[in-house]
Amino acid sequence: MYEAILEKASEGRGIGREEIEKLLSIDDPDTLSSLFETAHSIKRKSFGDRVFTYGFVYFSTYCRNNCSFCYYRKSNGIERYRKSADEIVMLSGDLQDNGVNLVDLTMGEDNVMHNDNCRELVDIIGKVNSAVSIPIMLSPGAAKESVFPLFRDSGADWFACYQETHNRDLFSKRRIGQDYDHRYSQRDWARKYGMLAEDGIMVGIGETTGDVADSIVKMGSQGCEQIRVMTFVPQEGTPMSASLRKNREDELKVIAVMRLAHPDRLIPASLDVEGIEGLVPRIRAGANIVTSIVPPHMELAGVANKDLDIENGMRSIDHVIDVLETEGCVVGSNSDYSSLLRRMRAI
Ligand code: SAM
Ligand code: MD0
Ligand code: SF4
Repeated sequence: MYEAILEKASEGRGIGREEIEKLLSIDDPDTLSSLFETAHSIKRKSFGDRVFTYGFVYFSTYCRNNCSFCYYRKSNGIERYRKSADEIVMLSGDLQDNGVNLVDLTMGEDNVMHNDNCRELVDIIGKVNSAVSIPIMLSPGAAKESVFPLFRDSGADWFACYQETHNRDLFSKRRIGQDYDHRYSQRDWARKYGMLAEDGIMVGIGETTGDVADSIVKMGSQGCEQIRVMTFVPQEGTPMSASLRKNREDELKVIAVMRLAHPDRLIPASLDVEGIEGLVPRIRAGANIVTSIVPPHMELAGVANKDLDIENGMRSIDHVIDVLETEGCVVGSNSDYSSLLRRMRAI
């Protein structure tokens, strides 16, 4: 039964909602291995052995929201920072010099950045854009439609905003007080005004297998060029601090099924969940982008793991490249990445 679905996906015939759900229910180790092998080979058909690297600059950890899963939620009494424009430019320049293909400018929903038509944020994007030649991704949370052209014009190539789940009830429990449709529209607006867009889900936040299948279908139909999954990591001081963390297999399975359902999308392996340990299994499950590369000694945080593998340099680009090359991957150049983006924009 599973074999027939795997074969169908390999032949590029496309799989539907029911087949997706079926694959997500695989738990026998041999069948799981076949799923990962199929995903890996579909990825190689689409992208070869090339893997691209994204640098991560979490430049403000202030947030006006209270997502139940997040360490940086407003009610958590943690220490926070907001980097200056000069620091952000310097960090982005260093990441470019070190060889990443993109810089992801990420923040909590910081009012200082969102006020006044995102004036300060637009200024920062413009400054980073003048200083670096690699593409810029912006992950600022949810913004109003009128600022999207400003993001685009100041130099943002990508806009990332993750729905987390496409189950409205679950969304309202996790993204407390936030509007589902407004968040969903972020990616439509990004694409409408000329940016590429990323959607994503979390596993381990109370979703069912059916919810994940729905999300995989919906992430595909919205047309986002990049789609992701991350395992929920329980955070101190949050309402979900005592929740259990899922084991690695669940996220790997979702990566693999996303690859089967959406062969041509970019799919990240995030270092944020398990650090460098988690890289190779995610690549083998069908991911082709490494995200959350963070240089050491810069006092920058991660999201799902605020400090895992950062200060020891394991999340630095040099170490990531070593691991990728040992795995037989080709680390994509900036010109490879630009032509990929041109191709995706033209579709
Ligand atoms: N604040 C912006 C937002 O929420 O869209 C952008 C950055 S946000 C910190 C990036 C993503 O990190 C969230 O959308 C969520 O998917 C993920 N994340 C946050 N807390 C997490 C956790 N405890 N475990 C795993 N992923 C988490
Ligand atoms: C990551 N910590 O890639 C980053 C973050 C935001 N665009 C990305 C969740 O894992
Ligand atoms: Fe704020 Fe983003 Fe965390 Fe939600 S996930 S609390 S919006 S930083």
